[in-house]
Amino acid sequence: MDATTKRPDRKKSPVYDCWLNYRPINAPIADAYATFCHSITCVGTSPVIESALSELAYGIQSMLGITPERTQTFQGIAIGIVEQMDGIAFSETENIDEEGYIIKRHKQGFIIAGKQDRGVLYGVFAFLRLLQMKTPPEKIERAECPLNKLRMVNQWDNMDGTIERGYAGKSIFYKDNRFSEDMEIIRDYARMLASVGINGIVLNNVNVHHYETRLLTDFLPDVVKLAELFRRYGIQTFLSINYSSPIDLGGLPTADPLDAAVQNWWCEKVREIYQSIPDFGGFLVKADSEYRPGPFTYGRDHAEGANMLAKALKPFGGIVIWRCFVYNCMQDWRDLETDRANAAYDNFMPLDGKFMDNVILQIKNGPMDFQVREPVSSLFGSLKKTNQMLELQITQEYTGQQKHVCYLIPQWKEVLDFDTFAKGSGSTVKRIISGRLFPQKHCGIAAVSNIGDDANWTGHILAQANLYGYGRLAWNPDTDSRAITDEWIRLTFGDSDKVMDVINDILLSSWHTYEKYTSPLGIGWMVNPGHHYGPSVDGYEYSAWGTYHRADCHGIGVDRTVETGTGNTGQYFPPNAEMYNNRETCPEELLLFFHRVPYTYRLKSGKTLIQHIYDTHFEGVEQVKRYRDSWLELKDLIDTERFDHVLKMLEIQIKDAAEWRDVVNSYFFRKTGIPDEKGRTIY
Ligand code: GCV
Repeated sequence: MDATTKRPDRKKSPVYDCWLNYRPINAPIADAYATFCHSITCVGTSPVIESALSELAYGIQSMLGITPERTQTFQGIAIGIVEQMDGIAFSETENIDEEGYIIKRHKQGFIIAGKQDRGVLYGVFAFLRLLQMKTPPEKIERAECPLNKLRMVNQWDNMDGTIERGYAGKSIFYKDNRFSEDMEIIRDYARMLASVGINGIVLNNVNVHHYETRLLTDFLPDVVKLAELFRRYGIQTFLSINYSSPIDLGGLPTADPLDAAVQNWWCEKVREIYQSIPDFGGFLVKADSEYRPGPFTYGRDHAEGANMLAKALKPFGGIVIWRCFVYNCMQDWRDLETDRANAAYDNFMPLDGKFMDNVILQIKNGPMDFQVREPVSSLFGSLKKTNQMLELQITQEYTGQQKHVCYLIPQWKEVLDFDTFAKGSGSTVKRIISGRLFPQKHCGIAAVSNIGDDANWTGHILAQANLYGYGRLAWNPDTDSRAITDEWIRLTFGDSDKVMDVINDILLSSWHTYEKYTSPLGIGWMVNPGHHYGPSVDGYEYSAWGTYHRADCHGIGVDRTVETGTGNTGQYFPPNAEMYNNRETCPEELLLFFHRVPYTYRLKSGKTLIQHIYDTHFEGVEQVKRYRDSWLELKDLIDTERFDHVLKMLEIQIKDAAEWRDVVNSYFFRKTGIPDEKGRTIY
């Protein structure tokens, strides 16, 4: 079989191929596999299995230099559907669910099987991953299932080609209010997503403007083509919709969810979509948030708004993913009572149990907005009768915009491992979103993608690790951050010990490093308004966005306690509520999120708060300089293109981190008049 016939010849480059480089491997591992890699037998047919087959052939050719033949009889590798594999006995331990896979050794070679075709594809990607990581054949056997049912990416791509909060070039999907014709790059994106187990994609930004509104009409044939492409990789297609579509597209005078004409309009629209995309996933909706239309306009609540769409989708098995990112973005900064952190809970808790079973609430990890540090949203665990999924942000809006290295897996692990105590200890977010704590018909995880048309996909090569890690965590949230990093480095750069050590050290510490020089102890937001890059301590202080640090000459922080503050701590279950409410027990990394604290307050380290601010901002920059120095040691171990690229990015990071340090430190020095104990330069 000629593996190359199925793939257009985009230049093979380690930058473009990311973790799917499939570098040649040598003896003895290559020899151990080679014997069995001359033939592939395929049991079952489907477009997904064809993709699996073509990927397997390509990977084998690339890593082992063998062009496998497709044979009818099993002589080397057999891939396919478990039930159709006559004569192959699967054991109890190989019990898998619909999306799981089995990799098994056999006297003839290897079996890669799934209950359904998606599992086969995941099995093939796992096999290739293990081969690239030089796993000895005797250690390759496994049976794995994903823990989350929905594992989605949300594109914030606009049809004019821009990407909201995109830091890696333009959209790969759209250009000049048309669909892009470069299907090859989209196909490769689908491959990358499938390789880490992603099974759903929302094709357009949640802020749906004029042209994107027409994805349901004029552009539906283009959506059909993309859905067909993603389907081949086991990825279901969803669209973000404009809640006012019945007005904008249907010419109706209203989009009121209780209006019969509006309901009929949606039913008809949905029917049309399913006629051309029978496995269409459904709609993602940002409603009544940041000036987007929604049911509030008509005096209806979010349940009424979502259920109307859910009714239209239900007969076809479609779902509504309704975002909980709803707050007042026209707040008066003088108003000390209103707290944006309370908004999602206040809006959605009263509706628990009122949503149809094909509605899922999509909840951002924190109550504010993807800050470098914030607590976990109090909605997790509180909603007990509603389907729910977690929303993360891979694109680095507030975490360095893909100019700074900021590996987010450790942050996401903290979110997933957070114990809500909703049903006693062990009520973690990962158990909630995977439907293991409360029964849910639909649940899972979504994240805003970080890719664009940059040659390396993600702007910063090291940001590829965030996309990879997201998929691996979505598959199994119990996976250790370090294990994910190890894998990613080995797949992306090879397995030199030195390369592993240096990149591991950089990645695993990078989130804390970024946090150190940008924003102290959970306060967040001290960035330039609008684009959100670079320091501006008061950038949002007197704005309408509800994002304040309340610093004066005595102290800083927002009092969110029950007794004297906004009551936000009371949204959590005990013992979290008590822990957060008490300044002495509040985790220090969230101290300023929950408490207003004088600059002279002593932290557990014995340092005053002001000294902590100075120290961390100096330390953060020094840490980035150390990253640069250790990166320099990789000069002869990494190809020039990637070596130079990361070096250049680290120089940018050093410069910009120093700016952050100096602005933040000078701000607080000027506010307080308290000098740095160590006498360093503050302006
Ligand atoms: C897509 C933040 C971002 C917006 C984004 C919004 C959201 O406010 O800055 O760009 O809009 O979140 O998640 O809807």
